[in-house]
Amino acid sequence: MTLKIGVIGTGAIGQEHIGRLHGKLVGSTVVAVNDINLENARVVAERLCPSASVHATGQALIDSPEVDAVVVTSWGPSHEEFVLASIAAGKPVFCEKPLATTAEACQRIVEAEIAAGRQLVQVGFMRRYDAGYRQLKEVVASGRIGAPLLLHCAHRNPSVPAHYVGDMGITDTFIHEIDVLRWLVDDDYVSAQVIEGKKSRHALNDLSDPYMIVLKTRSGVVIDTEVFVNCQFGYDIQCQVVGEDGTASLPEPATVPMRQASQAGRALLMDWKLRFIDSYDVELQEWVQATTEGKVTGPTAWDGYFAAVTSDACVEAKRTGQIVPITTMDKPDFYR
Ligand code: NAI
Ligand code: NAD
Ligand code: ISE
Repeated sequence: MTLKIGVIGTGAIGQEHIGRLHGKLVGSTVVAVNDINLENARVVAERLCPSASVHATGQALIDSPEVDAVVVTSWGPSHEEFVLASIAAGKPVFCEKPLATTAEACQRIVEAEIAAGRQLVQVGFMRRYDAGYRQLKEVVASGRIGAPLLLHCAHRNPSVPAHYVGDMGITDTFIHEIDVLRWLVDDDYVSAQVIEGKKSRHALNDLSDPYMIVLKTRSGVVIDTEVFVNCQFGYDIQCQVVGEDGTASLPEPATVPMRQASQAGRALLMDWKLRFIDSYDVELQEWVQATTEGKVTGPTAWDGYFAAVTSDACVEAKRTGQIVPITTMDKPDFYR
C-alpha cells in the first residue's frame, strides 16, 4: 500500500520532507500541498511533486478524501490548528517540532487525541533516530560509565534569519535538547534555570544570544546547555555525559581530516539540513511504515506536551532569572 500524504508548509523543512516522502522513501507519495503563501506552494509542487493538488487552506487539504495522512511543516504557531483538525478528521499526523508553542496548546492536543480513542500524532523530534545519539544511549544504558551524573551540551547555529526572534532559542532550538536528553537518560525534568551570557555583536535586534540553560532531572542529573545561534563558525551540536566511572560523548559527524595550507583539521558542517540528514530519512521511513500499520512508534503528543511544559518553564526562568519548577499533569494511561 502507498500512503498518500498532504504536506502543510512548503518552506525550508517542508521542501526537504516532500523530497523524502515523494521519491526517496518507500511506501509514500505526496498528493497534496498547502502553504499560507500559495504561490510558494505552487512553485514547490511544480518542482518536487507535480501531480499533487495545491489546496487553498490547510483545512481543505486535511478534509480532502485523497489525503490519508498529514505532515505539518508550517511555522510553530500554526501547528495546533492543523494537528487538532487532523485528529478531528481521524487522520494520522506527523507534526514538526514544536508540537505547539505553549503547554496549554499541547494539552489540548493530548486531550483531543485521547477523546478520539487512538494515537494519531507523532512529533518531529528526529534526534532520537540519529545513529550518534543512539550509540550514546546504548553506552549510557549499558552501565559502562556508571550512572549518569552530569551532561554538558551545546546547540550552536552559525546564524539565524531576521524572523528568528524572542524566545525561539528555547521554543524552536533548545526544544531538540529538551526531548532528546530526556530520552537519552530516561528521566524527566523537575526544574529549569537560564543564565544569560554577554550578548554577541552578531545577535540581531532584541535577541538574547548566547545563554546557558540548566535542567535538573527527577533523579538529580544536572544538564547544562549552551544555546548560541549566531556562533558564526558552524552548526555544532555537542553532548557529553559524565558518569560515575567515565564520560561518553556524542560522535562528531564524519568529515575528512585534512592537512593543508599549514593547518591540520576537519571541516565543520554549516547547515542543520545536513547534520541530521540520515535521521530525517529514518524517522519518516519508520513513520510511513507505522502509519500504514495503524500505529504510532515515534515521539508522541505526550512527548510534545512534556517538551512544551519544559520549554515554558525555561522561558519563565529566562524572564525572571529564577529556578523554575517543571510540573506536568500525570501521564495518562493512554500513553503508557
Ligand atoms: P519556513 O519558514 O522555511 O517554512 C514554514 C512554511 O510554513 C512557510 O512556507 C510558511 O509560508 C508556511 N506557513 C506558515 N504558516 C502557515 C499556515 N498557517 N498555513 C500554511 N502554511 C504556513 O520554516 P522551517 O524552517 O521550514 O520550519 C518549519 C517547521 O519545521 C517549524 O516548526 C520548525 O521548528 C521545524 N523545523 C524542524 C527542523 C528539525 O530539525 N526537525 C528543522 C527546521 C525546522
Ligand atoms: P520556514 O519558514 O522555512 O517554512 C515555514 C512555512 O510555513 C513557510 O513556507 C510558511 O509560509 C508556511 N506557513 C506558515 N504558516 C502557515 C499556515 N498557517 N498555513 C500554511 N502554511 C504556513 O520554516 P522551517 O524552517 O521550514 O520550519 C518549519 C517547522 O519545521 C518549524 O516548526 C520548525 O521548528 C521545524 N523545523 C524542524 C527542524 C528539525 O530539525 N526537526 C528543522 C527546521 C525546522
Ligand atoms: C530549526 O528550526 C531546527 O530545528 C534546527 O535543528 C535548529 O538547530 C534551529 O535552531 C531551529 O531554528
